[in-house]
Parts: sequence; structure tokens; C-alpha cells
Amino acid sequence: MNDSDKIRLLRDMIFYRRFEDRCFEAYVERKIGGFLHLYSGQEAVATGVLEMANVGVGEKGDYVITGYRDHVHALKAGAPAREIMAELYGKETGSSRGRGGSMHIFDPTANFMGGYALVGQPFPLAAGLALGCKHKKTNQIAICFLGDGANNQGTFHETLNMASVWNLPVLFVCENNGYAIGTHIDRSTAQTDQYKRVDTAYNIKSSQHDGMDIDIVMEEAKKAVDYVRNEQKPYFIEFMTYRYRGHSMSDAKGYRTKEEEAEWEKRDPIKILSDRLIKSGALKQADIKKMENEIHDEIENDVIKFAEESPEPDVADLNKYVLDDNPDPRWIGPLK
Ligand SMILES: Cc1ncc(C[n+]2csc(CCOP(=O)(O)OP(=O)(O)O)c2C)c(N)n1
Ligand SMILES: [Mg+2]
Repeated sequence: MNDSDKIRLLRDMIFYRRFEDRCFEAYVERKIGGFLHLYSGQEAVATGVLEMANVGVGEKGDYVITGYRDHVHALKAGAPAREIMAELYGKETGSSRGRGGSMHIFDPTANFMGGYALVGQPFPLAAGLALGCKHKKTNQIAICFLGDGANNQGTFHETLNMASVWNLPVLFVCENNGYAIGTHIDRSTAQTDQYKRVDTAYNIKSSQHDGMDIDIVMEEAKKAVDYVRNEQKPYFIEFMTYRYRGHSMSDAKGYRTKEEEAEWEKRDPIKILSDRLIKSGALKQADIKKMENEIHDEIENDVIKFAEESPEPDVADLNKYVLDDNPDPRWIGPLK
């Protein structure tokens, strides 16, 4: 990968960090309501993995699916930032027409299949997407991102077993940030190395890597993506990472220490890549400052402006996207 690609990736990650910081601010201003789970600290995982996949090419590309911490995955998959922000604002122009909110970003034109509130829900859906790819022989794969906590759900075990038995082209990406809400992984999970839970039990190849260094993420993700596509088999890749903010906006982080946070922040994914690019002479500190300013302006003058100025959904449309011609007689139809 050449310097200009690395600079583009740095720009992506700075954009994602600022996007999320701006979400935080808009939430405090009560412009955004409901649940809001931010991804700051974990950017190298979604950015690096999806850089190695076939995304941003519309419906011929790979499928991407994840849980509720979903903004950055959707952005990197190619969903427009404006529409994601408008969704968070509950506006009609949002990616789910303002009906879904933060946890339910969905963009079929980017093959971004959501955005799910229920922990573990995307596992079987990812297997279904992969089964479709296999049947249609399209050479697409499904990429399922989920947290460490999700691996204690029944859906994880059921899906990994089926994916292995049926040789489904699905890449499971475990974002191990050490916590499920306020519960440290040591208190919830017998085998804390997630990749060890799948190789023997489900006969799926698996590995564990640093998730803070995007160069490592890309190198390992490339091998995993190629394996899934070429062998038509699942792979489970685990990245060790950290979320800087609380689980959601209502979390004061009382369960962890400032020292622990500071240790992880030393290995910030944006810092690692920018230091490397400065050291190699590809960028100067002033170039990064300029990039940050441009991103700041783009988010204010385009993304936020679009969300603020977009209309609210019309109350008359309350039932518009609710199934209302379901032939099942038990279906009572839309509320009158
Ligand atoms: C089926 C279900 N059970 C419980 C919850 C409540 N809940 C929301 S997030 C979460 C923890 C998930 O942790 P992890 O998978 O590690 O993801 P992270 O938040 O760390 O990204 C739980 C238990 C839920 N949303 N869905
Ligand atoms: Mg977690």
C-alpha cells in the first residue's frame, strides 16, 4: 500500500472520530435522542478490515453487518455520512427514514445490512447472507462484526456450527474491547481469548491480533478475507481493542480506572498511523492539522447542516413503512 492510500486511511479514521465526537455533542444538546453507542478507539478495526474487503461498490460488493455500535462500519461500507447523521437526528432523510435511530442504520445500496439492537442477532443473519452468496456463486462474502460479549449468546454457537458444517463464506470479526457494558470479560467469560473458543469447538480457523494498529489489522484481515472468499469457508478473526467512551451515553465508566484508559490511549489507532506517516516523511504535523480542520468544516457545513435542515417524518406517515398488506390473516394491519 502506498503513502497516499495510508493518508486516505488516516483521513477516514480522523473523520470517523470527529463524526462520533460530534454525535456526542449533538446528544448533549438533545438534538439526538434514544440510545447512542460510540466507537471511538476502535476505528482501526472496521477501517482496516473493510479496506481489505470489496466494499463501497454497491450491491455487487461484500455484505457488512454489525450490532448497535454501527456508525463507522456503515460509513466505511459506503453509506453517506449525511444520511447517517440525519438518521441519528430522527429525520425523514435518514438512512432508515428516521425510524431506526443510531442502532438501526441500514443501507442496502452499500450492502450494509445493519445495525441491530439485540446482542448476537447479526450472527445468523450473516450466515444467511453468506448462504445466499454461495448459492448465487457471486464470489461475495459476508462480514459480521460483533463484540466479545456477544459470543456468550446462543446465536453465536448455533451460527458458528452451521457456518462450519455448511462451509459458508462468512468472516466473523470479533471486536474484543474487554467489556460488555460494565462487566469485564474476566467476570463473564470462561475462555477470554475468543479465538480459542471456535477452532476446536466448531472447526473454524481463527486468530487473534492487535486491533489498534491498522497496518496489522489490514495485513491479517487480507489473509482472512482471501481465505473466506477462495476456500468458501468461515474464518473467525479477533482484534484486541478498546472503546474510549462509556458503553452508551448513560454510562459513567465507574467500572474501570483512569490508568487503564490512559494505557490504551497511548496506543491510539489514529496516533499510531499519524506518527508512522510523519516518521516516514509522508506527512508533516501541519498537514494533519489541515486535514483535521477540513474534516471539521465538512462535518459542520455538510453533514450536520443536512441533518439539522432536513424535515421530521410526517406524523401522517406513522404506518408508512409498517407491513400493511400482509396476507397473513392473523396480522391485524396498521393502526388506524
Ligand atoms: C439479547 C440482548 N441481551 C442483552 C442486551 C443488553 N446489552 C446491550 S449491549 C450488551 C453488551 C454487549 O457487549 P459486547 O458484545 O462486548 O459489545 P460492545 O458493547 O463491547 O461493543 C448487552 C448485554 C441486548 N441488547 N440484547
Ligand atoms: Mg465488548
